[in-house]
Amino acid sequence: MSERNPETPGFDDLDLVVKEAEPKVKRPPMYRVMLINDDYTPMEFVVEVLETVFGMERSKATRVMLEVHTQGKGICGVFSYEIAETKVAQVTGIAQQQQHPLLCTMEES
Ligand code: TYC
Repeated sequence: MSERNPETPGFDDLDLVVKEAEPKVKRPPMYRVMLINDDYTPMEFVVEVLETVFGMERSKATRVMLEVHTQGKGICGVFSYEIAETKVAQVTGIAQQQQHPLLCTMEES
């Protein structure tokens, strides 16, 4: 039995087999950044936000905007907490500046 071999990790002199602890590490949670539909924000503005803040091509930005428009909400991307927070703040800032009610939120994915 390999547990009887004193060279084996986990063997100790008290003749006990000690299981090594599992490493207590977890991947940090990731966050979905979501756009919420409303009746007032112009479609063109939403497309521009998706291009500038999320680096989308116009074709993808248009697809995501239309998904939000028809489904009520849609995913802009999945990011670490800090990046997601920054994106939400950027979208909220630009929308407020232009006085559009566009809502951007984040949720754990
Ligand atoms: N529903 C808006 C309109 O018809 C467009 C829109 C799309 C608004 C996505 C917000 O997150 C949004 N002008």
